[in-house]
Amino acid sequence: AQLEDNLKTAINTQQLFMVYQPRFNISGTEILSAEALIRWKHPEQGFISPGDFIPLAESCGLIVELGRWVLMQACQAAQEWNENTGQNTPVSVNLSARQLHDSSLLIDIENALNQTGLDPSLLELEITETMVIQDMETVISRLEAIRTIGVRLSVDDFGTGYSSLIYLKRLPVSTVKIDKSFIDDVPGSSGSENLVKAVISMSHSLALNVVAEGVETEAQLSFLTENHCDEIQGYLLAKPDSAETLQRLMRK
Ligand code: G
Ligand code: G
Ligand code: NA
Ligand code: MN
Repeated sequence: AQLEDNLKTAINTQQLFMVYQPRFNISGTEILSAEALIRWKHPEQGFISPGDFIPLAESCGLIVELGRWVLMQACQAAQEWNENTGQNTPVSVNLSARQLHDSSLLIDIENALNQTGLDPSLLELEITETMVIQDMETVISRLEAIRTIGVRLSVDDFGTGYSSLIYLKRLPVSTVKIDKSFIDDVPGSSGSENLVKAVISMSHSLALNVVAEGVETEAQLSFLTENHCDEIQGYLLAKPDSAETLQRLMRK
């Protein structure tokens, strides 16, 4: 309950902020989009990881309000960097399970787009397969409504859930992000190598774009290039940073 009270205070006192991590083409020469990631700097405790407080916000219900704030921040940032650079670089936002199961999601998205003026095609929402298992039909129709207004969807952390072709085929997504845990093991582990290759060819057979997450080494990049991965994200190319820093990178 301590952390919950702290989180409520954090929302109201600007202890929360967003950072952005770019996604690059496979050659690493071009920024194709950027993922919004939340950060919390507590005045006494210092940085608290979203890996710790997002699940908490999820269980106490604060996530819906927090998620609304994140959507607004991310759309605002993308609108600004595109106005300033003259480019059309989309932003992607991580959704949590509770947001996906909340009937206000579409309205929250429309509000964020309307208030910031961001074109819907420049917003992407990241979901995971495990989020859609419960109440699948409702969630799929909600996702289809989101897709209909022009917002894109991607499957995050792919490989850690059911990773089934059926899910990929039924979800109105355009991108698959291969989880970092598999990228960590390539090249080298034949199990992970085969999984990564299979996900890439399975995704391509459904005309989906494939992103490798957590790319840290040149060897990983070579493996992904040889196996026709489309995009890469990871510390090798860029860490998450402020919107201002990202904008400077985009101009280069
Ligand atoms: O940025 P970092 O690697 O510390 O993120 C840890 C976890 O928190 C990841 O699973 C990431 O998807 C999640 N996360 C980061 N920012 C957000 C956010 O704005 N909303 C949601 N729902 N999850 C986030
Ligand atoms: O669950 P999700 O895939 O959204 O988590 C993404 C998180 O992974 C980001 O918050 C980011 O901080 C982290 N991340 C991104 N690239 C790298 C990387 O190359 N190495 C490590 N260790 N973490 C990364
Ligand atoms: Na993500
Ligand atoms: Mn991920």
